[in-house]
Amino acid sequence: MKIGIVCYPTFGGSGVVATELGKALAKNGHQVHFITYQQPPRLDFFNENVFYHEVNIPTYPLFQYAPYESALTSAMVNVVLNENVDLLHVHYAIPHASAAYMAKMVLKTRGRNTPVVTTLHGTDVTLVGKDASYEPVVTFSINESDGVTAVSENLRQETFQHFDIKREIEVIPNFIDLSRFQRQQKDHFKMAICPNGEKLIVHTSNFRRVKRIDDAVMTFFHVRQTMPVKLLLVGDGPERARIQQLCRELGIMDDVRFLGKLDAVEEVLSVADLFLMPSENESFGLAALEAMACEVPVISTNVGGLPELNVQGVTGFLSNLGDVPDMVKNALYVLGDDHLPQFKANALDRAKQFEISKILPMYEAHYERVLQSI
Ligand code: GMT
Repeated sequence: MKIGIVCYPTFGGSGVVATELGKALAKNGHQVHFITYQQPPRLDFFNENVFYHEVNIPTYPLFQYAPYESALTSAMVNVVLNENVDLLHVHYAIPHASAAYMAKMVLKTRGRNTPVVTTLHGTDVTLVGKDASYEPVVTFSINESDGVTAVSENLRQETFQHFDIKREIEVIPNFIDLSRFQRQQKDHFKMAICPNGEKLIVHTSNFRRVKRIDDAVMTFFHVRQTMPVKLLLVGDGPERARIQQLCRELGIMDDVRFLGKLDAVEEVLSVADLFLMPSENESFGLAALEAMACEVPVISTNVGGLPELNVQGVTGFLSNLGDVPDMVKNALYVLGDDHLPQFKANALDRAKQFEISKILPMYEAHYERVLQSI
């Protein structure tokens, strides 16, 4: 198949899922055309089946906001026509699904019938998409897609709850490449961060409010009162300055490091003992799956799709939103030397159920069905 993939070129989340999916499809012999406004960070290798098309967004003094959706639509049309693409797969509904619908309509006028698959990732439904400013277009473009997938059963249900959806949505969970995300020997790194044998707690995110990084810091703060621990915060975003200030006020800066955006997050996860994900909402929690693949147990909230990934008392624990005392209690339990090895082994076992080799055929079958249905 020749597949056009549209996504945000982000360091985590939907951008990573789209890029890793495209890479896996290419390795399986499909031709994959990425259409984005910037090279996705994980598209850092050569494969004869992978192509990258940058969306050009010309500006003009009249535009207060450059018309990205029109530029993206035109890019999709051009790539389909020039490269004979069979199907467009857009990740994150806003504005990719409506741009793809428009591209499909334009292509029809040029004699091409190009189906569109939309993958819903989370905030495109639960936060941004249901806002009245976007809802009518999101509802329309989901209904008009030829195939729709959601990354968890919870997100599927939320989509039906928030939008008037008249079509089926298939759950295809996120996945992990265990050949990349595996615990590596990084003893020198661990020694540098935890010179006195402290346990290492890690949080990675895009530092948005929805991640509730205050709760991660407060959990760390209270665990630190009972056992020697260090905290690594990976990623960057609007909350970073506020969280740094919180750490200063708590007087814990000596034990906390902000690492910013990292390409090789698996190297940090390789030395971690516990991962914190106290999010307000999380349709899947890909960052937690990456941690589990590196044998790191997870303390998370029980929101969204997280219970479909993190197993209570097995791969870690789940707490109610904002229940920091419960997260502290659970973190201390998991980090105890009697329990930690078993939790680490369980985390890896669970991650294996999301191995990319198990999930890729689900996308391929979905594409086949969509192509046969048009
Ligand atoms: O986590 C984010 O805020 C980014 C967002 C995205 O669209 O990139 O992530 C969403 O998609 C990920 C990949 O499917 C999921 O693992 C995240 O749980 C989801 N985030 C939320 O639902 C908040």
